[in-house]
Amino acid sequence: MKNILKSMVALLSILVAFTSCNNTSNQNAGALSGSAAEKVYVNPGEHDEFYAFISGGFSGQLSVYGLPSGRLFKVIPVFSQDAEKAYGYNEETKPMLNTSHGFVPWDDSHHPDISQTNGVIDGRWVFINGNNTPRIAKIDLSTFETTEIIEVPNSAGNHSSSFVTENTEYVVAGTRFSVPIPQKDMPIKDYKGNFKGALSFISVDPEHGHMDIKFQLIMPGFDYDLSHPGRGKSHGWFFFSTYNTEEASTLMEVNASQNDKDFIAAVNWKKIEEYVNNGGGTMMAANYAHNVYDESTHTATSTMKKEVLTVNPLDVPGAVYLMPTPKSPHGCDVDPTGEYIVGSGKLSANLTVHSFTKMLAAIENESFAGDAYGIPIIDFEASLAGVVEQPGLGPLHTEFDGKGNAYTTFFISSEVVKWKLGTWEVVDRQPCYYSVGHLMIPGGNSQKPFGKYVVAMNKITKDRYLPTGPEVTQSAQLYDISGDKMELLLDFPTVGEPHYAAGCPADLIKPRSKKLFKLEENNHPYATKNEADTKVVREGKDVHVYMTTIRSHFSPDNIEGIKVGDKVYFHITNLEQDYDVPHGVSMIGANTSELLIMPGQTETFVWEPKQVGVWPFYCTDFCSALHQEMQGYVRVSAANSSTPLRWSLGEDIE
Ligand code: RUQ
Ligand code: CUA
Repeated sequence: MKNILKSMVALLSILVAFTSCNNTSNQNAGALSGSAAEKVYVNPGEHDEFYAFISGGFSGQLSVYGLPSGRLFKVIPVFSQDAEKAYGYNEETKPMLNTSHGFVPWDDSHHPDISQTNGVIDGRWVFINGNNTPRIAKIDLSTFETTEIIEVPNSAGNHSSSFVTENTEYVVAGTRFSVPIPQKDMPIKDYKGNFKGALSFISVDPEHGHMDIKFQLIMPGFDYDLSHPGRGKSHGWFFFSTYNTEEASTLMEVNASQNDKDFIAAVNWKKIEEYVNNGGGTMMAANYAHNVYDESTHTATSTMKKEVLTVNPLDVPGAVYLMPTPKSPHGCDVDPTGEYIVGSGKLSANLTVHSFTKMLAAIENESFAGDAYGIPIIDFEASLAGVVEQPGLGPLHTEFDGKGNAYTTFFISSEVVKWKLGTWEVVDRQPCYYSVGHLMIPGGNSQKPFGKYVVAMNKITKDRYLPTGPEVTQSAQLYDISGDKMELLLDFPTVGEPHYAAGCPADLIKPRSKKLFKLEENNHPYATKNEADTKVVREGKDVHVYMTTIRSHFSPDNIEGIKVGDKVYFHITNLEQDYDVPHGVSMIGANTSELLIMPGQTETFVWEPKQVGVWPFYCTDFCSALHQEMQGYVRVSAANSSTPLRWSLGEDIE
């Protein structure tokens, strides 16, 4: 017996040793049960239950996945050029990437948020922020295309963005970096007291979704990190986490970590809206781009706007308060009832939860602990709802399941921790592989979360997949949260850096998804609606080719009379009126991308031939059995030649 015991102890210690030095394969993947596989398996030909829109971070794009399968459906180009769809390459979409700094074909996209009606996700649009050259984009979820981008002036590192209020009255964008407002040449060391942080409230037209900056609140020079709208009882308020309330401008990791508490700024936007509707605020000169894509002309236009309405918080008493929150809070998340505001102090051992009701009472009773630049600071204890004691290390973000539970990510201890709203007790925890940032529950940022799954978006992947050189894919993990215990179901790779995501039931979007563009509704100025109208027109050195595509040819497919030094615009209309029959086109030597033209759509690329010869073009999308025959030639003559301009299809040019 003793011997058996001895050998059992030995076996156990070996197991423990093995587990602790090889935590990948033993703690998780190997332990996945067969039922986990079943839970993510979507039969071939069947559809996923949820859409997930996962930001691409430094790729500047937004990817569309299905849940629970984790299958990637589309990468929607937003802030970065995308050769796959010609976004930012064709003449029609180039204006989308215009800014006050000129054509900026890249950004860093972080926080998608889906439009809402009455506090519930409605699946009409998804908004996303560009951090680097501050912009907010709107993607139409009937076409899955970026249809509007507005630049945000007076902002820098547009990070506490883009979150929508519960009727999509506003999409809100807060600056991460404070800057001189208006920008000017001044010593950096004079930051403190002089730099300011702009919080922008961008109105959204309820019918067309048209965006416009309604006002900018000019706040003290802190860093505004994340934000979320109030909802339900707190509708009309917006909450922003801050760090660097020290107002340091160098060696931030030390100098911005001095204060024991930073703030969550509570902004009563309804009050400010009323103030500006009554003529309040100061119009300030500004310069920012507003780019709109028109579905009927299939073309974007860019307009430079010249002024923006600014509001000094001190001019609207009762509109802005600061709630002390320990240690450089990152996430600032509001529960589905609108009562609790969770501040995740990155350097704090505990999670701090504020109560909206207590906040209002504190304001009423003037329980203030001083002010910052005249903005009242609410007494810490007065708005405190509770504290989640030592739940993990390095808290970042919190989402909610609508059943009274909150889920917080911990970057350093690499886990998702489930805890109860109201009692603040930790009820479950699951490891993430590795170093999780955001997490997403479909509908998590609304009054009605669909609390079946949580997706954890991880910063580090290491050994989870086959190696691909020094750069390994970033990764998401899917957990089932329908039971008491979270269950890891799936790892799936992501595009770029998955920052945040927004999700919703597929049924909200699927029925509204467009199948094609109607040819008769195409108002593109260079549209050609039948082959008989195709032509080539010379205007000096500019040549316009009015071309069409249909399975399986271009019309015209032979063109002569083009000369070196010409600028040739190919305006191509896809005459197809069937679902899922795009044609592509590419031209040898064109220093732009191919085009991918949807049925009923017109797109344009420019080609500047540099060499005489006979140059082919072809269809880049495998469209039919005779796709390989879908090709043509352009004859390019010397600049001084007299080759006449001619075009044809199905006959030899004489
Ligand atoms: S951030 S990992 Cu850009 Cu949303 Cu917190
Ligand atoms: Cu058209 Cu291939």
